[in-house]
Amino acid sequence: MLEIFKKTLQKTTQNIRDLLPKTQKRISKEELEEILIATDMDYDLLEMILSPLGDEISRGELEVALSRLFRGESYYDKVQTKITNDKPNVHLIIGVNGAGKTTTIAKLANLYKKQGKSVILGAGDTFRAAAIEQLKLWGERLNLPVIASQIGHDPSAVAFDTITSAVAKNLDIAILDTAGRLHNQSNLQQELQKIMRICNKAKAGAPHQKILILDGTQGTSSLDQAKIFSQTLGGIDGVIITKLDGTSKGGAIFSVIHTLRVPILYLGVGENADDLIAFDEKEYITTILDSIFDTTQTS
Ligand SMILES: Nc1nc2c(ncn2[C@@H]2O[C@H](COP(=O)(O)OP(=O)(O)OP(=O)(O)O)[C@@H](O)[C@H]2O)c(=O)[nH]1
Ligand SMILES: [Mg+2]
Repeated sequence: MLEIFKKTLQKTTQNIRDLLPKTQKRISKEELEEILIATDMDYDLLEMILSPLGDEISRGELEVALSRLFRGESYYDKVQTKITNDKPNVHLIIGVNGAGKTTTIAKLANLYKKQGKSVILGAGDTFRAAAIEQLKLWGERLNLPVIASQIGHDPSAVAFDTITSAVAKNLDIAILDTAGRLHNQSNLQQELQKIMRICNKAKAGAPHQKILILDGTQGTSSLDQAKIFSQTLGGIDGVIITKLDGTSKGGAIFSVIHTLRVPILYLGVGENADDLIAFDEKEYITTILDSIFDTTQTS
């Protein structure tokens, strides 16, 4: 797994190496600041992490400081994934235009299928005909049912039909696509809220997982949108960060967890159905630390 993480974050670690040609035993605060900014870690967060540390920082010190970001109120209180045993478990996938929602739905469905779970998809992006077709195509490729309506139809109706179909067929998971929408369009926010209400009508407790898709190439600039989505939906349950294969902004992951305080579930690392890896905070931190510090020295 660590190898996969290293490969995924290759552009980020290369970016670090370009700034720091030789790994070190201790690093000065100035150098570290420059490196973390280059990976697109948000400046306020950077200050928060670095200010309690001395001028020369060791790997162990930085490791503790970064690990703390993945905790809740206390160091021992990890940010956890919500567990629900409801069937169908309804996932509502949200995020701005082009973030990678539809592709990520295919990846998630593929993963669940491999785990032996039954899955149905709902083409809730009814704004664009191509969006409906895109999901249908993935359904064909993965041999999964897709509930779709016509362009311009109410996406809540698609959500309702998908969930009732999942209930009728006793399926494990229903994944709903939504339109990539601009967060400042209040009518669209209302529409998302309506989808949520209708989900709950179709199945009490749904949607069980509100998953926000963030485009990794956007770095910290996607955080403002993320906050608005979270407010609109009364909180989100998890984040998937896409396109990490093509960006040097891997440090933004720290800012995402720090700002949203929800688990990062997976990382998208390509355009195929298999290009999804489970997020692992330890491996992520190790990958970043290995690119900065001399690995023969551990403290
Ligand atoms: N390299 C790479 N490309 C990705 C990844 N995820 C998605 N893409 C590509 O990004 C583009 C947009 O992905 P979509 O899944 O259509 O995004 P969306 O959020 O559904 O977009 P809209 O429906 O327009 O809102 C497509 O060309 C995808 O193939 C990823 O993890 N890595
Ligand atoms: Mg889409």
